[in-house]
Amino acid sequence: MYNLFMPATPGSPEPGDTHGLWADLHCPGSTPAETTFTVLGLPYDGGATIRRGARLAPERLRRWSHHLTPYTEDRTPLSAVSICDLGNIAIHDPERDFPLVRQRIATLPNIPILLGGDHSVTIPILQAQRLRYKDRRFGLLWVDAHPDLCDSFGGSPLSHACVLRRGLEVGIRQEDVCLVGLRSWEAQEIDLIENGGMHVYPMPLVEERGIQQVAAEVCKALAVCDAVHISLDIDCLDPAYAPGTGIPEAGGMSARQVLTLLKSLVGLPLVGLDVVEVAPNLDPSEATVFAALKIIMEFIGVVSRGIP
Ligand SMILES: [Mn+2]
Repeated sequence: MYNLFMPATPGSPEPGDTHGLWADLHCPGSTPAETTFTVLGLPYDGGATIRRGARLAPERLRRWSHHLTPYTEDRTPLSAVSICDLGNIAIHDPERDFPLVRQRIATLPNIPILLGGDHSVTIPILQAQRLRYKDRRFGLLWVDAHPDLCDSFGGSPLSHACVLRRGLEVGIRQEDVCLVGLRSWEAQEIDLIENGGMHVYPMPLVEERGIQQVAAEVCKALAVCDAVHISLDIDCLDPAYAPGTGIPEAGGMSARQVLTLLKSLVGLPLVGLDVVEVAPNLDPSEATVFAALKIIMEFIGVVSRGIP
């Protein structure tokens, strides 16, 4: 058995850092059983076809998490929650390593926050979450420019364009999936999108109805679920907000729209978040990394507000 975990990246502060790892929410030496969230990095981008770099995201996200404060933007203190950052799981060969990722996440006792990686890392994440809630009704909020419903892409069923299709195969019901922000389609995805029974909110519809209305509809659709996972591809954002991603797709969501959507989810049984496709090498300003961090912290805030 080779060592699954890379040496713990979770870091010691550097000169100039204003806070500890994850805005001081990470408790050094803690275990997942003692904390609200487990952070795991999945630094793999072999599921992307071009413009790689998402493997670099976990390190950059952690680095700049030292400059966040433990409050939401609405000044909710995050002192009631805590994080155990377990470091990264090294992925070299998805066929061999994805099952190990699935195993690791499936046994977590708290709420995982997964740092991609390209979107293919969400394949074992969805499998694991499905296992954790196998006897319950499992819902999925998919925020992405793309539905990732291809059966196979570039010759691979484990491509970042096949993620949701693989999720449906492990028993996620189409009526329990909400997709928000879509604006690009492959031919093999159209039938499922139009006739599959998923709740589909392409970007033009988001503009037409307004994000608050869409968020209300998403909440209503997912309220029947016992557990809700969020998979957020940073390319849901317009490239103006997040240029550092493999396939920037113009006409996307604003950072404000994404935050409004997330903050509307208070009360839903949120059980996990993955943030994928952040490619720090493609955005020298690192605004994309900071956008991802803002999303992660507001997710933490939403969960925190749901804790009595
Ligand atoms: Mn995607």
